[in-house]
Amino acid sequence: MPSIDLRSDTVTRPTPEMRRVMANAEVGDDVLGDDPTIIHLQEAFAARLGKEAACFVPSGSMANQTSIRAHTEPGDEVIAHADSHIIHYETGAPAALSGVMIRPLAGPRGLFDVDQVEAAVRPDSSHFPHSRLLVVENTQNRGGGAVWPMEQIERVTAKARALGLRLHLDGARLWNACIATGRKPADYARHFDTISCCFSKGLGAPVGSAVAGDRATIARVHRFRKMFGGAMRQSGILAAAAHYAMDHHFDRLAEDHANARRLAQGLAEIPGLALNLAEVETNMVFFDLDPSIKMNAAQFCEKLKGEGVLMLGTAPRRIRAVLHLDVTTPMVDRAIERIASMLGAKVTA
Ligand code: TLP
Repeated sequence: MPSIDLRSDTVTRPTPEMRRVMANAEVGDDVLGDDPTIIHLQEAFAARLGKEAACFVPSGSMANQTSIRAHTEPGDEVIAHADSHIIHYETGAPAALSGVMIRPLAGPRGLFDVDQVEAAVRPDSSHFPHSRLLVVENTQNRGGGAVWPMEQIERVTAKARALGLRLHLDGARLWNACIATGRKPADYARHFDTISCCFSKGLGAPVGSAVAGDRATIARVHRFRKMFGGAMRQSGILAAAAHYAMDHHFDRLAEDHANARRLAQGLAEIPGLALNLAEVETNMVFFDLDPSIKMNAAQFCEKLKGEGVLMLGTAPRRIRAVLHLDVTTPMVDRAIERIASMLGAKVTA
């Protein structure tokens, strides 16, 4: 029996219908601006986000990095949460590709507030880097898939703008935030200059993200996409899957959220696993191993693999499980059962 893969929502495989639209996609050379399926997706994505223009890119990392590069010059400073994806998981790219410094902010669950932004912005002096850009991540991955309250986004972005900062939203999982709150992507996007969203996480497309913004900024994103090696030729084949995913797999994210809650409730019953149910807001479940479990996260995940369930350790005693299109409710129940029996054997040993 295949494993129940909860390592990430990136592991989904294209559905038969998605493969059909890919196979039938009309394509052209997108570097020459000739791919109609790419153009159509970019227009539809920009419209959904309430922005003038959009640029399709191969990955969420490239969406963030082309945006950072578009807003900054080398030597500038970017303000972001210390737990943000751009700091942890993008291989130092802000330094390597844009030559910027990052000023990390603290705060529970990957969120921060107005006073911190105000305190982080540098005075205008020949000593300091220019504070140029604020990056918000919603949902916040390492914060447990946390959703930013809209009022907090409003006050943080209003203050940042008043302080002269540009604003980027890492919305790789903005779709999940929308499902959790009932808001539309454009409700969030209006507070930001650029927004990156991913088609290949919860939405289930095999490849691709996009950045939306005003025409001039997207022209810069487009330029840096080429510079960073992300301009592709007959990529309409990918855009077709992304477009299909955006149109057909958005509403069903509610199922992933319900499955996340079900998994969390099951895990919370298992002695030795520490988990705060109130923090399960979207499709992610994070839990900690308490001292009664004589394994660290890596050992736990390795043992669990032997039981046919895959999860990822994100800290020495912290584990992440992510729900997605390829995980059904019976699979969630099976995962809970396997963990319970694995730990039952361990705890009583
Ligand atoms: N996140 C991946 C890993 O890189 C950790 C995952 O499995 O969650 N922004 C956010 C908030 C993300 O979570 C990710 C991917 C990205 C950007 C980057 O996307 P890709 O992997 O397409 O470069």
